[in-house]
Amino acid sequence: MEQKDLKHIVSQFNIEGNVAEVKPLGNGLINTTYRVCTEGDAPDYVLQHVNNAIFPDVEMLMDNIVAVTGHIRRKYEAEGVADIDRKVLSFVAAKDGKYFYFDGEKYWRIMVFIPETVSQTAVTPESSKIVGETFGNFQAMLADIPVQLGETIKDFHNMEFRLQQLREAVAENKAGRLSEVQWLVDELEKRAEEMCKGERLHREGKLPKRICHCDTKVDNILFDKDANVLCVIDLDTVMPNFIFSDFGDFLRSAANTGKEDDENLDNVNFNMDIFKAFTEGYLKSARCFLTPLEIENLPYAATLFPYMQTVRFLADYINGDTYYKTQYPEHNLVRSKAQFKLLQSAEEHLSEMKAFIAKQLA
Ligand code: GN1
Ligand code: MG
Repeated sequence: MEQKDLKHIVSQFNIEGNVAEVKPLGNGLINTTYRVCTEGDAPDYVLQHVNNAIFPDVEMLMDNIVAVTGHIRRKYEAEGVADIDRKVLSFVAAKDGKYFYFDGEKYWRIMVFIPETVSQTAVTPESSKIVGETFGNFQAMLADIPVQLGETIKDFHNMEFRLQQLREAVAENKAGRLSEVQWLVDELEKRAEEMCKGERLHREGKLPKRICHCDTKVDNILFDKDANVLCVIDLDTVMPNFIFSDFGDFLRSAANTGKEDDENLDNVNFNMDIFKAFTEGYLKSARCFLTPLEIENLPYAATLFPYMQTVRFLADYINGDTYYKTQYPEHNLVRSKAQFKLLQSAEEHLSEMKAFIAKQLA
């Protein structure tokens, strides 16, 4: 998009200062993000085009986010936490008071840019422990939010629904890619019943939904220069879900010794040092509200998310790449294979995970 158009969009919001430049930022697979650089002492901002094809109800989404960031901010204020502006995002209202602007085609929003942060794609056991504690805290802080949050993507982490999407993709075989991936579909089907355990337990009234982040990747956390966690970002998917979402999805990226789309599967393994550190931190802050059944199923959660992501990437590949941005034609297939390798490696460590958790609780 052109500078003058981007600047026009920015001018719809109540920001401080004059805009010098708007430039691309980050590498999300869903939304498009820019940094708004201002002149002089005014803060910089982050401008985002919210992908309305994926998030159909932007108003509900922004209501969720404003409720969540406001709730966290008030808790930090009450606790006298230092440097709050670096520990929770603040969104800026548009001239009409709404927290988004619709330009007739696209939905936009703006938040204050937090300077001097570091993003990481790989994490150490030390930082994972802190991150575990951070996500446990995030869930704990939101346990008493006084409003009912909406589901910004319906059935987002519903395993039964994701399998149904894969099965529909397989039945339609729109891009003619099925025969080459049938082996992987079979591998996924073998595990289908076990992997849908969460939904079954929920129907039986044994497993609650709580407010979760639902996209707990390392790159959705801002660190300061000394590798301390500042805050959790990318709040579009904050919604009620099983706590497995945050636990399992974080490990899916952080405990992967390779890349999410690694072509060399030998690079991809489940890193138990990261699992142990993260779990220790998570249990420290979340143990107070977790039920025994939730704790017992944390190792299941560590396998569920590589499984779910394999199902999602593979369904998109079979459909001809309509959901995730891809850089080359086989990209979604490469991603699927890498996530499947991660799943297999996590499965090999299940008993070690269980033993570690038992020891933590003893
Ligand atoms: C998407 O846009 P990004 O990278 O934060 C996706 C996640 C996937 C992830 C895989 C709304 O997140 O669920 O786990 O890609 N978000 C949505 O990289 O589908
Ligand atoms: Mg993201």
